[in-house]
Amino acid sequence: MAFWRKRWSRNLLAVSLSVCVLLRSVDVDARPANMSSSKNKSQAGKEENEILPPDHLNGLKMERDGHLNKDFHQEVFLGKDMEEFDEDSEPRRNRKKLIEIFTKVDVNRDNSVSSKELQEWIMEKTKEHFQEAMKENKNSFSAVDPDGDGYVTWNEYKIKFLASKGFDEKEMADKIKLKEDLKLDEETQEVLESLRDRWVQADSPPPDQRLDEEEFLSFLHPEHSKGMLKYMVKEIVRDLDQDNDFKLTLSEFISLPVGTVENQQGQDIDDDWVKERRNEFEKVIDSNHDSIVTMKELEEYMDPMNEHNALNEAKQMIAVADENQNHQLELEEILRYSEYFTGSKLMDYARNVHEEF
Ligand SMILES: [Ca+2]
Ligand SMILES: [Ca+2]
Ligand SMILES: [Ca+2]
Ligand SMILES: [Ca+2]
Repeated sequence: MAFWRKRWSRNLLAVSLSVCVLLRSVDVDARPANMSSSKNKSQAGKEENEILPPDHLNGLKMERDGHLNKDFHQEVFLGKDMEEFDEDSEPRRNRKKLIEIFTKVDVNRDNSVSSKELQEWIMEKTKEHFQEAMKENKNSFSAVDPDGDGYVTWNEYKIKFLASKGFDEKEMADKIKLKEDLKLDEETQEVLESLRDRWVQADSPPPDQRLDEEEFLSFLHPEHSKGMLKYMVKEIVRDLDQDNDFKLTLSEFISLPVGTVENQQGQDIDDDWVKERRNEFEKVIDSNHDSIVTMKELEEYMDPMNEHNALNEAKQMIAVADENQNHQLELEEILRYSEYFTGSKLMDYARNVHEEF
């Protein structure tokens, strides 16, 4: 029971953070089974509520709810220019941008991209995501620190959080001041507790029960601090770990989130889920291949600034598109696999390439 309870509460958190519930604000009965796997949640979530820790973090391999980040390689290939490659943008424009990127990645100008060059590029693009998060955090912080004294207390944050969930801000503020019962539903209460734990973690020593801008950044974006990244990994392991040994077996790692399988479509998604996770577990996360993923292994896997990860990623990306098998990427290969690198297709790439050369 305790286990399901935990799982359920984490799922609730993930679900609560997703845009659907926020839009309906007080409609807390809305519990989509597996919202996190819908593709456009990151953008939507960003617009919806900037004071909540996002589930999806650009440039991180795993989301806070334990889902694999399916857009990871595109994120680390495109950096902050990701949004420019949406599906409706014009192929000719995308192609031009992709060529620009290619020339930048190819630092030694030998007309092909080596794994080393791509690794450097990935590190650079990862930093861009960090910088973007810092910029956004400025706005988020001023939203929770209206008096501008540079600090936000837990109660101040709690009021803003409740307001974002549709509660009356003034009423909540008064009740908190008078220490009255807020009469929150169980779901909101659980989300708050989880946020509170994270809050305490983000209050760097010596703790003063309030967060400054930098601490608030690590509250929203654990990837900005080693300590918070560790905490995030702990949360993920806690949610997936069924026998409480703080390690993950393959079966723990691939077990499905509560409420996923409901119909045939759900079943198909689930088959993919298992396949992808098995692959990631065996080939990447379990780095010493002893069939157990430790916290340490997961921490290393999640660390966006890990150069070894970046090199692995570079090699994987090259392997996908390396048609002439020279372990490097030529421009033509990147254009051909445009959809893989950018998420958008270049329909007439073949003709264009011939015109170009
Ligand atoms: Ca080169
Ligand atoms: Ca375990
Ligand atoms: Ca291992
Ligand atoms: Ca090649």
